[in-house]
Amino acid sequence: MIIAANLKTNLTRKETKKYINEVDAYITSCNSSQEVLVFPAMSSLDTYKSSVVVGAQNAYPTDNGAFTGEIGLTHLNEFDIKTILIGHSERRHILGETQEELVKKFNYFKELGFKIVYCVGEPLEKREAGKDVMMEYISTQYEGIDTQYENLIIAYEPVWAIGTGLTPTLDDIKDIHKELKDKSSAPLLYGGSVKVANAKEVLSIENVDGVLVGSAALCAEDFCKMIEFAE
Ligand code: G2H
Repeated sequence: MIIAANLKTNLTRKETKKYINEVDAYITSCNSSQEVLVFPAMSSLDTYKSSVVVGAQNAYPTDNGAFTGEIGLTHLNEFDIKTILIGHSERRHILGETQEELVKKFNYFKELGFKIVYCVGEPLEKREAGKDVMMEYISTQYEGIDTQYENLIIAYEPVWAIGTGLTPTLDDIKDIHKELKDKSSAPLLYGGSVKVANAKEVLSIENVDGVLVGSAALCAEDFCKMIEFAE
């Protein structure tokens, strides 16, 4: 299973260091075989522990240059970062990243052999419009993406479930994951209000290969419980 924490713009460097130390201590103590990924804030990308894969929540598809506010490959290389999150709904909907821009990022980091966690998911109005409309919308997020890429992980995150405490039913997750597996055989994570109270059930659903957790992962103890549920 793949258990991933997206810390978003939370936790200071000091807190992140403590956090990753705690997660590392847990993984080491129980000799966990799960693949654990942590996406910290950019200022903590150098927080390295061998049991945890540290990835970037975003980067610009270039080595360096005049791209104010962005981080490029040169900077990721400094910290030996080889994993990146692309297409998170907060980048699509708050930062306004288009599918075209995401495809550029995807292809750039794919060429470099990065592990890419690529996020897809529908907003509420698409879900309410019925399954066909919803799946058609999600399909547009696969446009231009090499679904056969060997280092690809897909995360299905319904936008309306992100940080809201709402989740689809277990049957809904099962149903959508089945359809998404037809599009790509890459490992498929579920994300959106995963927490200790529901992680075990979510991880037991067919075609769920792991979880991408935001707010509930900010507490290292809770995140470790979710790693334990995957065992
Ligand atoms: C979805 C998820 C992590 P949360 O964004 O990517 O966040 O668990 O807070 O809904």
